[in-house]
Amino acid sequence: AFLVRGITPTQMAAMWRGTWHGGLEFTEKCCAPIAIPIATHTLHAVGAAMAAQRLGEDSVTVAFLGDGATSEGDTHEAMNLAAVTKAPCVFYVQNNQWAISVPVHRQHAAPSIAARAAGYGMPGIMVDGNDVLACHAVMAEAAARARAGEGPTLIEAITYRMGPHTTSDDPSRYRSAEEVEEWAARDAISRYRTYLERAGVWTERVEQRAAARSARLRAEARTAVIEGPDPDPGELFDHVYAEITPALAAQKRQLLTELAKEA
Ligand SMILES: Cc1ncc(C[n+]2csc(CCOP(=O)(O)OP(=O)(O)O)c2C)c(N)n1
Repeated sequence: AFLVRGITPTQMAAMWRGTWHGGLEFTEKCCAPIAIPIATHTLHAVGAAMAAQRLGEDSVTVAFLGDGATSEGDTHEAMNLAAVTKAPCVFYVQNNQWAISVPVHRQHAAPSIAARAAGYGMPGIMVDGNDVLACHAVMAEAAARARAGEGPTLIEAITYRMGPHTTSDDPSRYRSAEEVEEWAARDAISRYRTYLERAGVWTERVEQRAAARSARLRAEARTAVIEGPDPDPGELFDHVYAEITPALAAQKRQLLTELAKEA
């Protein structure tokens, strides 16, 4: 979603240098920064959707979350509030089977994540998350519902986390190679590529151009992360409220004084 909105891979990579906004021009591009505390953004999404509703804007807010995030209290509050207010919001749950080392069957006892939508009074749709066109179709339908004033939709996209959670994770400690192989055969990218090849859209020439562009973007992002300036630690306090409170201003002064002593 970020790429489609014109956020560059370099901006996204800035997140890993600790910039508070992940380098995003989120107001201009209508993208919120990545929320590190799992599921807090679901409530922000409902707030944004309710604001759009009150302003009479024709926009839809989409919250992307994981299967693990559905167990957080924030997600419950967000889904309930969105359904009650008929907020123009879509909850897109990327069920990739694992929340770090916790399998999805340990996350909930409901028949599915999508089934939980009924309890909130909104439609729940399960989709093959490795089928690009199916995902597009259900998202378009959910967005149309939201725009028509019919409220939120919960989409559960069934997919798989092919790699480790992070570079410090070793998935071989908790899942089998057979499971990974099985999912590799259903890989979303190769399936869509096959579709595009058969449609005559994905040709050798397109492949070469895409590979060259991808290599360039990745190199740019790496350089930007490695050579980018250190973020200002004082910024940590600046955007908690529209105007910094006296207590936060005092904490900011204290932190900067301590850091200056260490320098
Ligand atoms: C509130 C909170 N608890 C714990 C963490 C640590 N943590 C980071 S990612 C993650 C698992 C998330 O799993 P899921 O929601 O399924 O998303 P995925 O990473 O698989 O896309 C956890 C527990 C966190 N960031 N925030």
